[in-house]
Amino acid sequence: MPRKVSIVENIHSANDQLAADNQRKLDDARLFSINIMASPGAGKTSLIEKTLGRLTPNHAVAAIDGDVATSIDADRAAEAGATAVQINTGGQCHIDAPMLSNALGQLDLAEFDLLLVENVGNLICPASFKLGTDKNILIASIPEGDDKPYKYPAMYQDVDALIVNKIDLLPYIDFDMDYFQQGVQMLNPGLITFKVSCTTGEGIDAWITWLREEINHKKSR
Ligand SMILES: Nc1nc2c(ncn2[C@@H]2O[C@H](COP(=O)(O)OP(=O)(O)OP(=O)(O)O)[C@@H](O)[C@H]2O)c(=O)[nH]1
Ligand SMILES: [Mg+2]
Repeated sequence: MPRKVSIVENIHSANDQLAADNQRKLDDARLFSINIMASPGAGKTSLIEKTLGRLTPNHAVAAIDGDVATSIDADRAAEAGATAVQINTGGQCHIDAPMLSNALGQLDLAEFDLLLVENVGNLICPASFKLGTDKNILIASIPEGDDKPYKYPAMYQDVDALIVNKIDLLPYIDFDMDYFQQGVQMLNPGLITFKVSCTTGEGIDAWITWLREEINHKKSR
């Protein structure tokens, strides 16, 4: 009888242990943190820029950007006012907990009020790897199409909030918002949802209000 090695299980349990360690460090620093996931080009860095524009200089914000290559996104976050760290995954389609742990080691966590983690643009891999952040956020954008909850259910099932970005494009794209929202409701009933445009700024107020509440809640814990 051949022996079986459960590689996937082992990878996930090693990842989960480090995710718990990351969570402890972030809790000790009372630093509210979010893991932003989305397909490539949905507007993750744009949302980070918009958020930084609203929260700095009153809040100290750190951004950790995950990409296969380049420091383009960390440069954008730094330009917008964050203390930024770039993770290059070298081909891996998601950030994992060990990568985040390394990046956290480059920051003095007690200095910050908010940590924004931008995951690699992908609607499949990031859903499987816990990082240890307080909240998992998904950005869906109008040009991706209204069928994405149905086709990528795992990503929609486990997130704590949903941002529907690029609503300024609704007049030009065949996107059935009711069909999209039915799919979301089926997978994640009652999911808190913000409809925004990072280009026009529409809807950003509600997102910032929610973020401020979460930051204050974590600080007062
Ligand atoms: N029309 C419109 N364009 C947007 C909006 N938000 C972002 N974009 C554009 O979408 C493109 C991608 O935006 P990014 O913020 O770089 O997307 P991303 O998700 O960070 O991309 P990756 O990190 O490469 O996965 C850019 O050209 C943005 O200007 C929006 O609300 N409306
Ligand atoms: Mg980006």
